Amino acid sequence: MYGGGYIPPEEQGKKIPVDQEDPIKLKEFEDRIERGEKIEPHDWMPYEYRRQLIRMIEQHAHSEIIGSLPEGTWITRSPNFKRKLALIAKVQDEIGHGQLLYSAAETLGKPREQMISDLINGKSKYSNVFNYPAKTWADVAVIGFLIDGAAIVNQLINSKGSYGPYCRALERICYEESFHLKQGHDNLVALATGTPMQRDMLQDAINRWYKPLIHFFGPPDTSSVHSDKLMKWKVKLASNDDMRNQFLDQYVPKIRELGIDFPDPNLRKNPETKSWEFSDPDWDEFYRVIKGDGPCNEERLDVRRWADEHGKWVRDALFNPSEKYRIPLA
Ligand code: FAQ
Repeated sequence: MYGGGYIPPEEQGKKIPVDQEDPIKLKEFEDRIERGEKIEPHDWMPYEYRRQLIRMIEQHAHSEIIGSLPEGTWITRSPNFKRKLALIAKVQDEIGHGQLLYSAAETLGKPREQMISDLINGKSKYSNVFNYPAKTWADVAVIGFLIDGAAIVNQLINSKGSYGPYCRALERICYEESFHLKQGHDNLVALATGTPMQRDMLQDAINRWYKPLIHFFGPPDTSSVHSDKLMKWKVKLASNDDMRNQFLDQYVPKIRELGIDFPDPNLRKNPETKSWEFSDPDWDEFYRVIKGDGPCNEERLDVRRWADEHGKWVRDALFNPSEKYRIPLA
């Protein structure tokens, strides 16, 4: 019922530190990763690899589902029919990505119901950026171009990783995200080349999304908790700072060529280090937001709780069919 999840009985509910794993199995596993082989759901894997993957894929799945909410509020207020159709399709894609990722996480043994319950009870995290409001139509352009752009940077890199089901899901997601990027860019260019009011609206949206976007790739490498382990096992193929740098490399010029800019006088590429430098992005705010205290955290989770409650009859009908739901056969 929950897919091919497999946790050997001796590992269920039991934490096994990496240094207490069977050294021969661990070496074989790490050698396979070193050779670039994919790990599949029924292969042996250390407890910590499984735990980390579940954490990361589950957070990613929640981010896709919650991520559709800020843009979703603009479907009924899109400026014309063409934009409305494109936005509906885009939001639908994001929900599909969530489903793909939940399936990938299920292959590691965590039931989907548990993941949803951990989300709505505030136990699981999801991306910081979706706890900010989409105040104007320009926010839809910024999400479509810059947040999708940031997500593609992360996902393209990690699609070359070691866990087969996650990598295959990421590859497919990236194809769809590249359409989202075109939709976002088209929208952004229309505003940037529009009336002074439209340009102001776009600049205002970029000003508001800049900090959350810098936060999107996670804390600086020096404060990242999981990177070393995840990079050693090729779940993450670049560090948070490297991904952030790649994003700024690609997107700062694209924004500046439209005569718009990010609201940070210190944002510049250091020609010697080849790294982007920026003002302190207030990491305290990042930690507050991911712990549940952002401008829209409560509102976002309320929507998921509502959906869970109102969708219960569908799950009951599917999984616990009773006389009430049974259609009499002719
Ligand atoms: N937001 O040790 P690290 C999208 C947490 S999809 C919230 O560096 P790690 C599509 C982290 O969980 C967007 N929490 O963590 C779309 C950890 O806390 P924990 C989502 C964050 O895992 C577009 C703590 O901070 N993408 O946008 C964030 O090595 C448009 C310490 O951090 C993914 O999930 C954050 N930004 O690296 C949809 C990609 N960053 O768990 C709709 C997969 C860090 O110990 C519209 N994930 N934290 O309590 C990853 O690549 C990694 O998990 C990172 C973080 C890079 C996000």
